[in-house]
Amino acid sequence: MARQLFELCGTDPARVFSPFCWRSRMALAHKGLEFESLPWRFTETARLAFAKHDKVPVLVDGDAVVVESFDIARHLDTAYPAAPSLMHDAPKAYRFIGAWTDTVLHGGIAGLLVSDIPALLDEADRAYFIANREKRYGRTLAEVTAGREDRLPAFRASLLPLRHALRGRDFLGGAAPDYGDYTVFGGFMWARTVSRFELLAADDPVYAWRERMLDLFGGMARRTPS
Ligand SMILES: N[C@@H](CCC(=O)N[C@@H](CS)C(=O)NCC(=O)O)C(=O)O
Repeated sequence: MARQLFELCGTDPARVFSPFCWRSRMALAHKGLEFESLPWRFTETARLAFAKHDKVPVLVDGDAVVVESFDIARHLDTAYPAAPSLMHDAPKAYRFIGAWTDTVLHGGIAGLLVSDIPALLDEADRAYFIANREKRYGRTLAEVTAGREDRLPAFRASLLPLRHALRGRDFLGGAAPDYGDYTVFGGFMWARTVSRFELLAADDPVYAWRERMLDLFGGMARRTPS
């Protein structure tokens, strides 16, 4: 069976925009593994029933069906030990990077961009997304992102741990990227694919790191519609 990755998109199947799917996409490229991208929309949960899951990414790798981006990365390191490893150190450290990304980074990005997402979705997904997220926030999406220009400095300040971790090295992984880089980068790819709103100042070391990440694997991320 071919290797397949279910990935979130809107009306354009090439514009894959889920931060979690980007983690898996970069992880597969890091391992040098080819895969077929299966575009998936929010309202297509029935298509994931075989995986007993309702979120993407979902990886089908031969007989293995793997859900949760972190478990997909671990599966790839276990199943393909000869390819460059994604997690050289204790998985716990990568879990912390994931927890910081899911909460501080994604929370900050969503507060600046979430109202830009519905325009990318078809009618059914748009209705689902707006109702689901407005319930989560307890206010309209326009209210969530209102005054975003004013809140940008606070978002940039929240990236201080990332700036510190990148001091003296090109990637969080050191001289070369690893799963920590892909985890954080997923958030920036989410922002890049759904919105024109620029999160980073050009003189920010995080900006230079993001440029390096965009160039990886022949510019795979840079080429994605954004
Ligand atoms: N912890 C999961 C999170 C996956 C996740 O939340 N995926 C989102 C796409 S960004 C999703 O499928 N959402 C479905 C929905 O909101 O209904 C992982 O790391 O894979």
